[in-house]
Amino acid sequence: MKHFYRLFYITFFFFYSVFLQGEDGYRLWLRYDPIKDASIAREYSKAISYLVIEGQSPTLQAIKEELFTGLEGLLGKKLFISSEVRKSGTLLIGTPHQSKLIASVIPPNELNHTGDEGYIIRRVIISRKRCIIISANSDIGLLYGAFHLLRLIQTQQSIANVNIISAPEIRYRLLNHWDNLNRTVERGYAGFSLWNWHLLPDYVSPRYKDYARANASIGINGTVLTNVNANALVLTDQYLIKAAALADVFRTYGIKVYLTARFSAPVEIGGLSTADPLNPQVIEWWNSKIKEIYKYIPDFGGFLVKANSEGQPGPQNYGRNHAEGANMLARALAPYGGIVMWRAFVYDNNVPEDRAKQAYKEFKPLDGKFEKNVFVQVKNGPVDFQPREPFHPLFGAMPATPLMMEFQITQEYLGQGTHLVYLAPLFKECLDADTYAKGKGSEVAKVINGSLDNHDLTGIAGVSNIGDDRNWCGHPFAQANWYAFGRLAWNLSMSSEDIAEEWIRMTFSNNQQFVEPVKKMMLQSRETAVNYMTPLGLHHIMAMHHHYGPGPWVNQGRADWTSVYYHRADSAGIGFNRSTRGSDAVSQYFPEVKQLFDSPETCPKSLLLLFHHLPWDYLMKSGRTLWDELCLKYHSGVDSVRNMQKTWNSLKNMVDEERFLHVKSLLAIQEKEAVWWRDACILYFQQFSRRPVPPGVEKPVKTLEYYMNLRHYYAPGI
Ligand code: GCV
Repeated sequence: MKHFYRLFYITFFFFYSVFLQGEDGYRLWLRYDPIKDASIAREYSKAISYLVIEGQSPTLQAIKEELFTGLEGLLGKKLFISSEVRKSGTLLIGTPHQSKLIASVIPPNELNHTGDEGYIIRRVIISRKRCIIISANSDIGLLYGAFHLLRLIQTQQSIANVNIISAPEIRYRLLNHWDNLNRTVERGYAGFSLWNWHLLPDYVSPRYKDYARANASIGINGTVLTNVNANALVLTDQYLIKAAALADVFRTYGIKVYLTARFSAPVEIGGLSTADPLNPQVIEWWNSKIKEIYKYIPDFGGFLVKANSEGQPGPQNYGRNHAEGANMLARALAPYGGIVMWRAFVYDNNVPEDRAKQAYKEFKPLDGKFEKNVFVQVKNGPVDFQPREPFHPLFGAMPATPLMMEFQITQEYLGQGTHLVYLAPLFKECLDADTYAKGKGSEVAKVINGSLDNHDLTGIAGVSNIGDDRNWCGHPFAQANWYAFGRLAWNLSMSSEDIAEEWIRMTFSNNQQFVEPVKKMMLQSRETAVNYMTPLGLHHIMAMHHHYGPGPWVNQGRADWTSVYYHRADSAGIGFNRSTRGSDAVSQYFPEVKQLFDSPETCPKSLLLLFHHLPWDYLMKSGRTLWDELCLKYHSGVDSVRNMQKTWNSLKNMVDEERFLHVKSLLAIQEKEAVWWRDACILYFQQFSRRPVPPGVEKPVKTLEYYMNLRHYYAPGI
């Protein structure tokens, strides 16, 4: 009988996944196809055959559903629900409050370490029966534990003596969608917005639940639905009822909804003549608006605000500062437990001498001036989500203010929808950087997890790369960046390598001959992109507006939107002098870091031209001139993409045809675009260097004029 069931399930899931669903990437990493190796499947089957879930709630129901789909799919056998532990092989799930049995096997002090969202997964013996328990202080903790158990089985880890205690390092783990109400997505490369505002609330797409499952599986617990370039309309009842419908779906999965607040909303939709944050009528307007929001969404998370930046309105329009603006909203949200995430990515209409310095200059003096429920949300670097930047100097510099990290998961400056670039190494580079705020060992991660300055309010945000493309993220490998963001948000010290390995195993295959080369390819991919786009510290030399492809020649318009402002190439050399002899941006860092960046001799080679303007013949540590090194870096980027192509092609027989061909085509585009980047940049900079392209670098086939005349009218994301 047992064999019959296994055969039945394997056949069912095979047909379901291959013929009905196809390998279109919709299932993300939550793929529950039968484990092919029968002996491995048998081991898990022995450990789990019966499910006892104590208590009742929508979240417990969701756990049951996920475990049934997951375990029956993976193990290829039927799972039985039971009301009590009768046999060995029982998976017992519950909080100690709901289950006396759980309370009797988990010492109460152990759950003190797991907080509201953590969990314990443990092999135990109950009345001489071998069981696995998942326990937590809340149903959401149980859900996270259930996803962890499924992950262990998906990645074929042993659960024979499983004993895991896990709790999130960061309290607010949020996606930021830059989705507009007309369903376009700013810097989105995966189709239109998932949120079908037109049909909500009457049609609630099943995708919303799958979105919530995916997020819960990696521990994301909040989502900002709308673009930071905000539309006040989302705060009207017409839209709040729609946002509430989404919140109703997400709640079961522990995900709170947040909105972006347009600072001028009291004027635009409230009929007031001012949005001055100190004006009593304005204060009253926000108070009643927030009261209204909580009527629709009782667990509303709060607001994300972009103010006085890139034309967005803000308190400075009324002579007030960022703290005055943020605090006004924070006071109105506080009674309901809501928070304000006030962005530090600011720049006004006056072009500064160095834009990289502006956020620090405006925010550092405000340290300690914010209400307790305000985060200052800081991008990882001081420029703007570049392929490589140093960590933002505000990290460590505002000890009295909780800082929320903002990473960009969508690849605005990293190949957009067509390049395979695994971003965990970029995230880690920033998190692991030492600010020296309190001496050696003051890494950015410690600022973010609150340990450096004793903050309880801790947060991390990722600008989402999700759209309505069938596979959610456009590029099949872009899913790994969503995954990596969530996993890191839970545990900042996870390695890029471990995250990649998990993702590959869950998304593609457990075959080591597939896992190893793909992992290697992913781990190198960010450096590869840096090399063919912006090596040696170059930055912001992308094409105008859409940022698709190279544009080092861009010199029109607002100075700090041009490329020439950032690379400063001339006959004398190249690079932005931010040393103490230049814009002095280095002085925004703590002395140890300042000293490191201040001299070209000690500055990391990878950031050289971000901090220094150096002669073309500057002698690099390699013994090559700067010019030759630059050209060789560009070329090595192209070479690495070609190696990625070779790797992928060699794996043809280990991947389904649909995803194999999809990735193969995208890698071909990436190769073409890497050549475009390399040749356009080398030809452009060569005008100033007046030096030949060194041996070992392919000579550009096209002319600089050709590249400068390329136009992309409908590039996505704008
Ligand atoms: C949402 C960059 C992007 C803008 C984005 C802005 C921001 O400038 O190009 O599209 O606007 O960052 O983060 O606010």
